[in-house]
Order: sequence, then C-alpha cells, then structure tokens
Amino acid sequence: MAVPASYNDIGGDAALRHHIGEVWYETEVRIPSSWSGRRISLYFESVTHAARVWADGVEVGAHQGGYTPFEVDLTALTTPGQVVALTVSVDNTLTLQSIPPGVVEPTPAGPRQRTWHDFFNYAGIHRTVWLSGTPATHLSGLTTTTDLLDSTGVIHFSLDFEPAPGLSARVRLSDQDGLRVGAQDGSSGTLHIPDPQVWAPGRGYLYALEAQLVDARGKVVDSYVQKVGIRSVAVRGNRFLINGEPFHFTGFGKHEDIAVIGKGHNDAYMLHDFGLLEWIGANSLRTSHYPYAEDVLDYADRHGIVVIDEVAAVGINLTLGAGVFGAPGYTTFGPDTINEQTRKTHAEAIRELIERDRHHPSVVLWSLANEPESDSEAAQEYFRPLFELARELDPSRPLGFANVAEATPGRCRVSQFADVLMLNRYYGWYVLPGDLAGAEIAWEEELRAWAAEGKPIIITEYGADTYPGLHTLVPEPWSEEYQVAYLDMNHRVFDRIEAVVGEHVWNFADFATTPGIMRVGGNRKGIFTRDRQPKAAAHVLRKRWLPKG
Ligand code: BDP
Repeated sequence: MAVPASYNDIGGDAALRHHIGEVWYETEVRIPSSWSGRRISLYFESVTHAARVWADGVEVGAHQGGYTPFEVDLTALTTPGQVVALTVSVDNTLTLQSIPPGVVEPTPAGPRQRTWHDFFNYAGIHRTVWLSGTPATHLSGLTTTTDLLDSTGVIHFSLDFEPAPGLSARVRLSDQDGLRVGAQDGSSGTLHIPDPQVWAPGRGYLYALEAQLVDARGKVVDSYVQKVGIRSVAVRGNRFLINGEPFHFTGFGKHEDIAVIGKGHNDAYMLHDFGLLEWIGANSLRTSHYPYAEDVLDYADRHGIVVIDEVAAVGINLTLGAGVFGAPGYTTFGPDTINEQTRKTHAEAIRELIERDRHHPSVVLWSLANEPESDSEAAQEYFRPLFELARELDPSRPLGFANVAEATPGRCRVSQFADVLMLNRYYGWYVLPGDLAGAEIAWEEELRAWAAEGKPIIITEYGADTYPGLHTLVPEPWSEEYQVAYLDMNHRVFDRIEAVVGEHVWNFADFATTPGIMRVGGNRKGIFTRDRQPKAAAHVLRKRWLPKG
C-alpha cells in the first residue's frame, strides 16, 4: 500500500473503497547503525481514524483521532544496524464517541458506516511517518508564543527536557538573513525584539529560534530550530485585527481530497493549490473540517496565508439534514449518543490540535466544531467546558465554531462563547433555491440580526453546486451562470454589513462524498473542479479579491 495515501481508491474495487474496520500495514526498516545510544521513535503525522502499532510483533502504542500526530518509542525493541518489522493497524470506524462522530449500522447486506458529514470517509496512513533517532539527552518539547506590543516583538518560550546534573538550556534567535538578533539562557523566558520584522498577511516573515541543551562542559547535546513569526491577533468590537490592522478574510473552506490519493498529503497538489489561492487573490483558508497536514501550516507560515484551524468535530448534529446526510431517529445529545465520553474525545482533539499548531503564526483563529447542534441547552452545556479548555490552552487566539443555518440569532446558545461569529449559510441554494432575489432579502435580514451582537462575522460557507460546462442563459441552479449570480448576490449582501470581516466560499474544489442522490460525482460546490480547473465563478472571485494595481 502507498504511504502517504488513503487506501480506498487505490485498488479500484468496491470492497476496499467501502471497507469498514481495520486494515493492516506492514513494512521493514533498518535502524541506522550510527544511531547507537539514541532514543529511537516513530512519529506518525496522522493515521485515520485510529491506529495500533507493533514492532517485531510487540505492541508499542495506539492513537485515536485521524488528523493529529502521535509518537511511539521503539528504543527498547530495536538495535542499531538491524531490521525491525513494523505493523500498523488502521481502523476507520466512527462511533458516537469518536470525533468526528458516526455509527456503524447493521443492515441485511452487512454493516454500513453512517456519518453526519458529506465528505467521503477516506482512511489510511495519510501523512509522513518519521523514524527518528534523538540523543539520549534531548529536548522533548518547545512552546513559543509571540506578541507585538507597540513596536516591540515579544517571544515567550518554554523548553521541556529531563533535568540532569550540569545540563542547561538556552535559545538563540536569528533573522531571515541568519543574523543573531536575540539570545537567552534558561528553559523558559521572554525575548524582546525592538522594531521587529513582523509576520503579516501576504508577508510570511519568519525568525529562527534555536533551542539548545548544553552539558556541563559546554557541549551542545541537542538542538531544535523552530520558525517563529511575530504578530498579534485580537478582536475589538466587530473588527478582527492582525497587528492592530483590520483584516478581511478572503478564501475558502477546503478539503484534503485528491483523485486516487484521497486524503493522502501530496506536496505537488499542495503547491498547486496554494498557487491557485494566489492566482485568485485569496488571503486565507479554513482547514474544514479537520486539521490539515503540517506541511500546509508550514507553507502558510512562509507565505503569509492566514488560517482558521478547525478541530475534526464535524457532524455533532444528528438531526441535521435527515435524508441528506442524516437519519431520522437520532437525538444529538444523550446518554447513548453524543455524551460525556464524546466530549472527552472532543477535548483531547482540541488539546492535540493546539499542541500541534500553536506555534504557527498563520493560525489566527481556532474553530472548535463545524455545524454542531447549537440551539439547545444540552449543546450549551456540552460546549461551555470545551471553549473554557481552548481558552485556557491558548489565551492568545480568538475562538469560534461554524454555526449551522437552524441556529439563527437568538436561538443559538453556543455563539455566546465565541469571539467571532462564523456562519455557514446557503441562501439561494438549500434555502430559496433558484430565487436569488428572495434569498438576498432573507440573507440580509439574518445577517443584520447577527451584526447586532457586536462581534465580527466571517461567512465560513456559502456556495452552490455547479456542474462544469452546464450553461443556462437565465441562471438556473447547477449552471455556471447560477454560481456566478449566486456569488454576486452574496457579495452585495456582505458589502452592506460592516460586521462582515470575511468571506470563505464553499468549496475551493469539488470533492468526493458519501454516495447519495444529493451529489453528482461528489460535492460540486468547488470554484475549481476536482482536477483544479476553474469554473466561470473563479474569474468573479479573482476580480473581487485580487489586489488592484
Ligand atoms: C455544510 C457543511 C459542509 C457541506 C456543505 C454542503 O458544513 O461540510 O459540504 O454543507 O452541503 O452544511 O455542500
């Protein structure tokens, strides 16, 4: 099996595509003989959705959650210079206690996986697996947070390592030309940089912070370089500020989704997608509906692309869209459905995301869920502690969640916890399809009610399915003309509401979905086709978003 890739579409057969449960990966790897005395480990960037790992038949670790990394220690089971057999079981089963939730239902034809999201439930070893040999005495963690106070850059750092006699820590900071601009001894502290080069949208300036462990004789025994961007993020009234300047988000919700490879990370596609974002004038993206590959965040850091980073909590809404994605007969929150155990899984997914991505300057906002039920007391009680947790783990970034159409102003009981209102709305598509004049009035009315709450609003989804090459003189749903007219209508509404500080079209590209009669060859709301060719609407966005001049 290819790694990284989803296994589903590699063989071209239905059994593998729709397999439910475990699959087994096996390989052999030789540990370099020069790694004697080192700690040897395997770091999986992601295994979707659950993994168990064995080395020479001995179980060495397990992990739940398909989009965040984990590490297993192989030191005791490997010998430098020798080959070790690695086995990984990959389980794609989703339950009401997993994030995202799902249910495996028995049917006369065998088990069927039900999900409350439309994208295909791709599974496999989706990202890079690293074999690493670190010195016996090593850095095990490095946290950096940055701020901009007046014109001084502030970098707080903290290093984790096993203390030992004579062992000390220090950091060195260099600018992009490699010139030393700061240094400090100790395992935690703060660096102040007067008049720094700031990280800003469209300008991915990064400093290099090198953390070092030094032994009693002054020898550096381990070091790690972390790229750091100095910038500030804040919400003031209904503005979203980056470095004190109001920021307007333009861009997309995306998916990790490629023909054949599924959700496997692919550098060539990543570069191509970022090239298309630049071409169209997008300054940001949302990692809908799960954390994306670490390379994506690194790229965004280097190029000044702004990211809304989303937890894989999509579909905590078991009554949504019965007959579309959902099924009748489920209640979202309850002892046998979304319960305390689900919340623990959700909390762990938040912890792992923040731990992984907190050092990325590109990440300006955490999204804790996509379209959960949010208009009930149970929802309010489910989400309150999760917002508290995220705020405690990272007080430096605003929080939000993508709100669903049913939870209108006054009905939504979760948006009170959010700093930014993130709205997914389909006026002119799921609501008033084909009636853009009616949609324009209804949409503006709802948005004005949200604006009265005094918070910044990002439209995190608006879109219309469009079959490329289908044309109608009078814009009708599914035609390229309709997608153009639909976007124009939305933009007129946004431009009339001051609190709207961002517009993310759903979706960047067409993507694979669970089979169903609502979808024709997948979800076709892409501005680009699945193979990344522009629909007519791409030119509308380019005209609106591309900086003039
Ligand atoms: C929204 C979901 C998104 C779907 C989209 C759609 O957030 O994941 O793909 O609807 O129906 O409800 O296209």
